[in-house]
Amino acid sequence: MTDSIKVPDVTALKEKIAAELAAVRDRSLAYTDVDDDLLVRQHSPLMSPLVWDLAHVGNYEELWVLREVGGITPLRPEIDDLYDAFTHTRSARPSLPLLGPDEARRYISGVRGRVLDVLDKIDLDDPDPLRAGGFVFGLVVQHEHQHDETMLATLQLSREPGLIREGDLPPGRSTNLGAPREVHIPGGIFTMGAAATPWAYDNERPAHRMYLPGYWIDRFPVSNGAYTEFVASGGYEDPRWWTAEGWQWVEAKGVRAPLFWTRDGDIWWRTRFGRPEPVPADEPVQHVSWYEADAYARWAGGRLPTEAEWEKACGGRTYPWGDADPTLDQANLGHLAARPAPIGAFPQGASPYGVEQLIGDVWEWTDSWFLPYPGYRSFPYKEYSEVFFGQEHRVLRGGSWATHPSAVRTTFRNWDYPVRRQIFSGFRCARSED
Ligand code: AVJ
Ligand code: FE
Repeated sequence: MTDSIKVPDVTALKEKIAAELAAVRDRSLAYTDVDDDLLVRQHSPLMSPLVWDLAHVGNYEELWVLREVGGITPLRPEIDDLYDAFTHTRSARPSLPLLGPDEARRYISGVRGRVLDVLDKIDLDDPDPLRAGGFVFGLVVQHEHQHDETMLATLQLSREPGLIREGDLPPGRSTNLGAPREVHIPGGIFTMGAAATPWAYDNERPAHRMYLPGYWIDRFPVSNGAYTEFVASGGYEDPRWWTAEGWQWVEAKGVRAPLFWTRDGDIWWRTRFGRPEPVPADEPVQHVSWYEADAYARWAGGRLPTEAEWEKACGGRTYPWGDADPTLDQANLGHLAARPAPIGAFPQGASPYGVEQLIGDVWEWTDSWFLPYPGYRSFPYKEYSEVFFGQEHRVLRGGSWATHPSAVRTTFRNWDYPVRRQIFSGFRCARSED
């Protein structure tokens, strides 16, 4: 993002950006096309009211595209404070004088109209790093998709039906997965992180060479069936598997299963967007905290992969299968169905090492804290990544079924507190060479 990369076809890039902007806005409007009451209520102290997310994405777009790049005077400076994620905690947001649903929709559409004018006039070859290659548009499109995924997590917590989608996912191969269950990645140097591309965040940069000793990594994410064995074997009652903090959390909260699971005799049920259903054994487990993922891995005789191990297993390109956009037989992304696909559903999405389902289905917890790469420089602002660095958040990789394809890649880093499990989180295991 430092040197100017000439855009080969400016018109095509502008069209692509306009299409991405339209698609993400359709998505946000679909998720908020619900009763006003559902929009303004707080469904969990962990989450904002949906109407906050809606106006916040427009406000973010106004700040970055209209004010920073377009030099346009603030449309409604008095609301900035309401939608600054650092001024008010999520739990305090419902009591703020937020824009109502209709007002929020009017505001964000007013912003968007001006954004399209800026896009029309902008020089995408300008060396200014916000403009070069359309960085600022990648920033706002990905930001809105991230909030859309957050909205889905809020809706799942609300237990309201709706937004359940039943798109066809490819079948799994649970009885016919073949060998191996884990894949060996030989020791050696690989390049971690993203090169200067307009779509990558500051925390993915700079790309750097890194040596990793050989290791083993699971070919698939851990399934509900496998996780149920951990539960049945008394995994939640045995402190041997848990870190001190994890055990404290289990004891204090009385946690005995993933979030949204309930037991009926010997059968586990889950509630998915308000609907109870038996837990499908062949899907990747989701709604587990880092503590649960870490405990399971220890119980299973392994550990969580570091984020470097996870990324190396992808094979060094934008996606495990190459640099082309995902197809329906490669990954479960973009809310096709409101669930992860069964284990083994995406042989076409395998990495060159033969590791499958790295992208989509469930975010995968890694053993790593969210820390800067060597030579990290904050861009364009410290509050996206830098203020979250430290031994507080664990990194998740790969995106979930709820993540849009344009908001994830093999270098993309997500992060959250180790107790969080309202996100669409699962994991796979790894182990060191003997
Ligand atoms: C990257 C998902 C951790 O939603 O908290 C949204 C992204 N940053 N608005 C979040 C983000 C500013 C962030 N995560
Ligand atoms: Fe945000």
